[in-house]
Amino acid sequence: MASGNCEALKGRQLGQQQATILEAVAVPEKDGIPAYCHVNVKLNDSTLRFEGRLPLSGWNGKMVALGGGGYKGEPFPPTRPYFSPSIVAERYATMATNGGYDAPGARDAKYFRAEFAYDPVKLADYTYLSIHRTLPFGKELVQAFYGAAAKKNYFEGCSAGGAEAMMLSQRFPGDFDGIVARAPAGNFMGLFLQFNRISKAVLAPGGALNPAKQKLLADAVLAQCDAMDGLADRILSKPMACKFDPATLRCPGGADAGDKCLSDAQVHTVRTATSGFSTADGAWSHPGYNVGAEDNPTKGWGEYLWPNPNPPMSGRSLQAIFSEGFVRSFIMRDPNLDTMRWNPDEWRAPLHVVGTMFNAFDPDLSALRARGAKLILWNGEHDTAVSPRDTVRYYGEVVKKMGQAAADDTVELFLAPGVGHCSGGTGPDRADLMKALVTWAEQGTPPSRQGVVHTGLDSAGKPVQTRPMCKFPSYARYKGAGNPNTAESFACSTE
Ligand SMILES: [Ca+2]
Repeated sequence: MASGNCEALKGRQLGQQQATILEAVAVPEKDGIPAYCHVNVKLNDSTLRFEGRLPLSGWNGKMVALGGGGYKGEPFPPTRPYFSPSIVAERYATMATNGGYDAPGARDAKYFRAEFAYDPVKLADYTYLSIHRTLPFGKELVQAFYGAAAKKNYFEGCSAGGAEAMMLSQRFPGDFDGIVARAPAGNFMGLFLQFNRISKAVLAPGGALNPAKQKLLADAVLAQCDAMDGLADRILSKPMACKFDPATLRCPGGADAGDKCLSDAQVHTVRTATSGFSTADGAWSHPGYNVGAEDNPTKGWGEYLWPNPNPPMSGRSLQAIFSEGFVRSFIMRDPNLDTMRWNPDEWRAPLHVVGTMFNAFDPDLSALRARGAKLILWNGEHDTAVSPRDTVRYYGEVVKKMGQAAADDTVELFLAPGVGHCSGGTGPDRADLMKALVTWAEQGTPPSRQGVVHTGLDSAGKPVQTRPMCKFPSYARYKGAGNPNTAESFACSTE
């Protein structure tokens, strides 16, 4: 569809003088990204803003809103590697918010501090309102530029953006026709309390495993469980079925006796990381993380769980830094609090106040279902930020609440073996979930019947591995013969 004049949008008001188009600049085609009108829209009552990308030609008539990540503070562009490639390639109009406030760059500062949490408007925007509040202006922008409304509106996000996806499906089910939730952190409070709990074990004296011990642990897990999926390929395709006991690696007597065994403190760390917990009142809980990829420094336990000597971690873990920022800024309002000595059970009231703003774990998706909208849940099996076990738990609660048939109308869950947080890892990590979602929403065929595969890319971006993307609880099981790098050699199995 033909577009209007990009630059002419600048200065225009949207809504009833509620938002201003601050910038509108035509960006020429580059590196395979079709030319688009870049638009920056700010709400007049707050620091909430969003950036739009409106294809200058060939618009497909639809819009995708994109979620952010971490503590946000900047709009995430559709070119992030984990977003579905069809969003750019098929020329959707897109919009992405800053989460309610601007804090570009400086990742480490954002991990440590979240001062915006002290401002009630910014806090509400960040925790649950930023997409819902900007969507009407995004729709108006599309109408103004193309002279027509988008035929369909979709959403995709990962991590905190996945939490936004769950939030929208539960609290604002009328906003989108379909939603992709990757690594969805809908259990925000439980996740950060689990980060705090695991950090205490990891950062206790002698609690961390050095790289040699990480490999010892990873090799022992693989020796026990790698072939359970029919193929010893160093990828656990059903890690939740692996019942590994770290005490089998315990040093005689329990004191640290070198790299060939684990001390009692280290056995405790592994048990803590792989076990669930609940606050004493039962209000907040988390099921822990999967075994596997314990020695992967960037996409496995090394990504969020192990201490990292490099800045911004500087000897701590991302779980420690993120949870410290969270507890200090959102719960305790104390920038100097020692979170290693903090006990969540003593702070029931602030946990309730903050947790209920963030919480996106309501298993009742009946409102989404009633209007025929669809939801895809997706999680890497070795994600040490958003646990696949938590996403499995949520899906199980949806099935219990709605019944399997009604759940199948609305939501499908897919796990990606060997994959870390949002993307990356030893397993194939790419899947065009937006394409699968749109096919489901508009043609009625669910993703599990579309033959979707996970694709692994080499460092040059060339596809080198495919595996079937299997609807939970099935997983990709090797048939016993054939090329282990092609999807045809695997079947989705529940055995
Ligand atoms: Ca395997």
